Amino acid sequence: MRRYTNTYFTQIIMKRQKNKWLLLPVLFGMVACENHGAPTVLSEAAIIPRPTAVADAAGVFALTAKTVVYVQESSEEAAKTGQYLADLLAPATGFRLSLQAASDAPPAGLWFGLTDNDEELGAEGYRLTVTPRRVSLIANTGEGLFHAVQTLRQLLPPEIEAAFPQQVPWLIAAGTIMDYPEYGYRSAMLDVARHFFTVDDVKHYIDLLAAYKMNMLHLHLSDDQGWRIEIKSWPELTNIGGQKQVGGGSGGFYTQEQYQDIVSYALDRYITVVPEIDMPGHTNAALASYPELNSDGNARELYTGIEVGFSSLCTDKEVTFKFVDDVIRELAAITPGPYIHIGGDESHSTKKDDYIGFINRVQDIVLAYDKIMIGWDEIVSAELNELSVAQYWSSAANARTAVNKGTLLVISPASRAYMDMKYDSTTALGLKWAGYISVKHGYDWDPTTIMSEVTRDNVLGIEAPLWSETIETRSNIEFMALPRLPGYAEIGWTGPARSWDEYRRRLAVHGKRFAVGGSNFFRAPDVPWE
Ligand code: TNX
Repeated sequence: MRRYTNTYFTQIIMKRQKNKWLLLPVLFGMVACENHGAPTVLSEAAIIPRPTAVADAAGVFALTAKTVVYVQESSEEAAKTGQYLADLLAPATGFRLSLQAASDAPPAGLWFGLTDNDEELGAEGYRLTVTPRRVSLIANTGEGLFHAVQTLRQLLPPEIEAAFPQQVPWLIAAGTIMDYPEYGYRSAMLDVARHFFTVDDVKHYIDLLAAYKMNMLHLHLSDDQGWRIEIKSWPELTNIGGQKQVGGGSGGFYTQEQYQDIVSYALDRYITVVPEIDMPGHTNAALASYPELNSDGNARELYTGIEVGFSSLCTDKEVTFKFVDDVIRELAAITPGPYIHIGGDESHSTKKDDYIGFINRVQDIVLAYDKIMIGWDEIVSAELNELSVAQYWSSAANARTAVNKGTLLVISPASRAYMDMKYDSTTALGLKWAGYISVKHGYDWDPTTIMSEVTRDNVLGIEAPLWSETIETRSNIEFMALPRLPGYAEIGWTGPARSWDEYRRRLAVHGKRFAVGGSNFFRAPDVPWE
């Protein structure tokens, strides 16, 4: 795994010294040619997550209706990411940029080139080189090109986020960016069980993740209040268990076709869906759908409150494992990604020994369908195989056990990374059981410093979950995720060498992007919005 080498400050100082004279003409140029909020000095661009290395050069590239997008011939990934960029730029610029295959970098225009031997970049990194005549995006993979596109997007003025043509010059500052992530697992979760969200809402959330180079989407597909994914061999799960949501309103579910539509939309953005079926607790919706899953053989009532810890699958009936096998089998068949999340949290109504036996068997089932099991940190009490991953959310003791057992961790401390926590006492939405999470508090920590026992080698990556007990609409999702999600993306991508004081100024610039893009967001008092 790639490590962060330069610290931010040495980079900046080196950059300042190296480019002191080079920069002068550019600075004068900046006064003369106002670029509507997008800086004409590359290293001053507010890129989130902050790139590994940025170097300035003189001049700007101007994107026009005549700019051609050249894509490396016979590379599907270059064509796909080139088209994605052209589509992304179309609404705000009004340009319909044409794509052309080429065998090598053209003298002028945009260039999407693939190499396979740039070791520094790894699987997700890229090089972006801007000169007054050409912008070239180079990577080993489609992922890398896709991330380069997201950086390029942030180099353009905020008006690029608009849905209708804007009359602004589309200038990009010259220079070079070399960039790759610290962690290969950079995730956000959406709870579609407490409140149901439509396929379009989920796609909108995926676009938000993609813009900040996150690469995993964890979908919390079942809980006490609702079962949200069609399982053909157990149809009542959605017929009955999908009917309601928190508050008593009608819920909903995804057919397998709709789920696959979400998965492929995510995959087109190089995002892997990690589906979660929470068990043995958090299962009231399943227990209401099938009486035989209950220890007493009686179906439960549907539940629309927000308590936790009262439900459990019956761990000593064979039918329970037939059920789990069917669910995992069907889910694995429509999930191309390597992970299945089995929940395992807050099983307060399951005896400890029963819980351990249950997780052990579920792990075998997940493995039998060629998937890797992820579970909330409680699962470390089971006998985990070397592939299984624990998601640290609250128990430091569980995180320590994971480290001792050699189990990799996804880091999601509730007190730092839960996007459903209120920002402060005035936030109308959200919960506060893990404390208030201001934008600064959400940003100013690192997976490698939360406890001394957890070191870089124990960490697979980071996730920011958004539970939806109080979240009902797309606008609610945006309000809780913006502006905290970009910070979690930066923690995962940029690594520990970052500072809040510098970040908050970059984040401030993104407020304009959110506003132009029509996203709801919290104008946090700790960010100097423009
Ligand atoms: C704890 S985090 C839960 C969820 C709730 C969340 C609300 C976790 C593994 N369990 O069931 O939705 O708190 O913040």
